[in-house]
Amino acid sequence: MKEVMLDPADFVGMSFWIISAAMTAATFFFFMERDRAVGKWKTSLSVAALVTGIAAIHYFYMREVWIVSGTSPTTFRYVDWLLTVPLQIIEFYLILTAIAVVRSALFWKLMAASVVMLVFGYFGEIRSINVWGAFVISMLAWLFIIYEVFLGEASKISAENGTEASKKAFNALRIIVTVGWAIYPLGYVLGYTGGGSENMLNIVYNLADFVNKIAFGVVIWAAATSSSHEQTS
Ligand SMILES: *C/C=C(C)/C=C/C=C(C)/C=C/C1=C(C)CCCC1(C)C
Repeated sequence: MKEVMLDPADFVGMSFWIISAAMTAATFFFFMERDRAVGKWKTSLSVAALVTGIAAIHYFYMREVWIVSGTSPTTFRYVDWLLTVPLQIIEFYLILTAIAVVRSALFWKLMAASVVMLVFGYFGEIRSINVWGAFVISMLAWLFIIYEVFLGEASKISAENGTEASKKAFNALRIIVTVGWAIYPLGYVLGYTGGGSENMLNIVYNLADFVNKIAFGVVIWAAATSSSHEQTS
């Protein structure tokens, strides 16, 4: 039986604790700051708070699994992602609809691709299917999303109709989907290459969640509050 709740040498465990607290704090922050935003930006901040709130709940459980068993909390992690990634797609869509009328087909394409990405990632991680076969399919789905955001319909809408604040938010979205999301496949590769490393896998995924949920939320918050400033001045 484990004698301590958190071993001083368990850095992965520490990262689970840190992220749980950070997700909780970010949730309160985004909800409270909602008052400072105007119009549609209020909804964007609510969605940012839902993302970190749902993640916080799952982090409490993931942390427990890690501390008690020392193994990857794969199921809780993917349950969390299956809820929060679609919410982030909704967030992308909200940013776009703040700019212009957007066809809902675009929304469904992004949503479908993100679900394919996650479902194959999950089956790869639990070894229901080949780890690297799953990786390739998941990567293709992710690349499709990048394509849509950089060269597809979404990019044209932002370029042609965007305001300063919405363009800022849309650019942040692009960086999140390419640079921020790239941390996840990196974690997968580090976690499963050679003998594999559960420590690496979890620390990298935890870092990725911090960047993509909290830092992304902060960028949305910055855009939301800067556009309210534009309106009042
Ligand atoms: C809040 C959680 C987020 C934004 C999770 C995003 C997850 C990904 C972008 C995962 C991507 C993966 C690949 C592109 C290939 C390997 C398998 C995954 C699922 C880790």
